[in-house]
Amino acid sequence: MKYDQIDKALFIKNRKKFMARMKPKSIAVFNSNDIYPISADSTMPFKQHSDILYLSGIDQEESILLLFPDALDKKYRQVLFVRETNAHIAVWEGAKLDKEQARSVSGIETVYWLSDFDKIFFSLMTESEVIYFNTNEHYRQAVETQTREDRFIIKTKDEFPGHQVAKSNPILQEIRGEKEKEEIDLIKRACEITEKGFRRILGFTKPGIWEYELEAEFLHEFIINRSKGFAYTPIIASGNNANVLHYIENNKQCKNGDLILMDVGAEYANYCSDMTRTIPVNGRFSERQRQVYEAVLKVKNEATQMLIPGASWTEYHEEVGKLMTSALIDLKLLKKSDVDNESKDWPAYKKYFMHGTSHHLGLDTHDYGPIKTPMKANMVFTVEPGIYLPEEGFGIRLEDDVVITSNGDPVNLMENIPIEVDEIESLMNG
Ligand SMILES: [Mn+2]
Repeated sequence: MKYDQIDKALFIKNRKKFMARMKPKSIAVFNSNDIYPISADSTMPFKQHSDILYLSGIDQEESILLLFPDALDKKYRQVLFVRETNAHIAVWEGAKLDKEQARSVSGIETVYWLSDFDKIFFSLMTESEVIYFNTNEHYRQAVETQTREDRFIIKTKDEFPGHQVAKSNPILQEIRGEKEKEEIDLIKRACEITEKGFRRILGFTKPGIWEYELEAEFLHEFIINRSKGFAYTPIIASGNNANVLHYIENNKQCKNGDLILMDVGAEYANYCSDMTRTIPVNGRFSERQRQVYEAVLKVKNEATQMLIPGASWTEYHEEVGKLMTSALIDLKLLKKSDVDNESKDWPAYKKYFMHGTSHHLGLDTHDYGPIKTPMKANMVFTVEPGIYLPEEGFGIRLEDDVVITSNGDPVNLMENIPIEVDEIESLMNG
């Protein structure tokens, strides 16, 4: 791991919250992600499943976490299974966690090798009546691949047909949505690394530069700051590419007079940051670009203030829609008559701002967290309005990461990342 070890107190708290919500006589099991194959003997880089990571801190393949709060023998209330390591594996793959290290990372006393799982699991299942499966119920999920978790579910249902089944996901959505202080600090650190990347490219951008050159500068800065790299596939979109919302080719040359929209965030210790900035290729906004930019910034700042405990996700998005509508009228992009006749399902502003304003942020970029119940303190959201103008050859989105606080004063974790027009222009021409 490139990152500093996380205090195990975080994982102890996380498990406590999960276990407090389990039914009597129930077991919950969490699996690592697979290492996904490419072809021949190549694989994708390993990326741990966020749930087992959240509950144990174990950032290694072929690990299993088992929680059984009512186990008769206390020793089996929290059990970790990790891949057996030995001298041969250490030489070829690098050392894996030994049992003592797994204890120190997770705060779990009972650690076994993975080869002991079947026997211990059978014995504990005979004591239990309910098994929690960790199915993926994220509102944006679209998974065709069978995961290690899926295989475990199929096998367990087959071998233990008499058990009742329960779902881990609703519990995780609830508890992962409200961040602990340690998590907010890690997200903040990811934001600080993103800031370094952004400041680096401000001094580097000029007409004729290629989008991938900017991508490379970001990555360089991220890795020398102990990030594994991008939290998600970066978007470096100059000119009209900004109007392709998920443009990730990053292979065009940046032209004098164009803007570049950059949706880029570093990860740190598996926590994500998610930033969007839009800057002028030549270091100066045109009058029109500046006008639209200021409108987006104003909507972003006003939307941020609406992130308070008790706010409703749906009403928040409707309110931001109203702010955007009046901004677009001021910019003469919408007429009052467009708004008078608008459909409730697809309001007029959506012609220029067609995506959501916010999502939860954490271990996943589009993180777990409730969106049908009121917002709570310590939830972390992005705020990312945009105005997209293909007819004018540019698109502008601005995005910061914000923590909801109990006193109603949202904390912007990206407040140090330059965003005001004057500051960006002066840094680009400094
Ligand atoms: Mn985002």
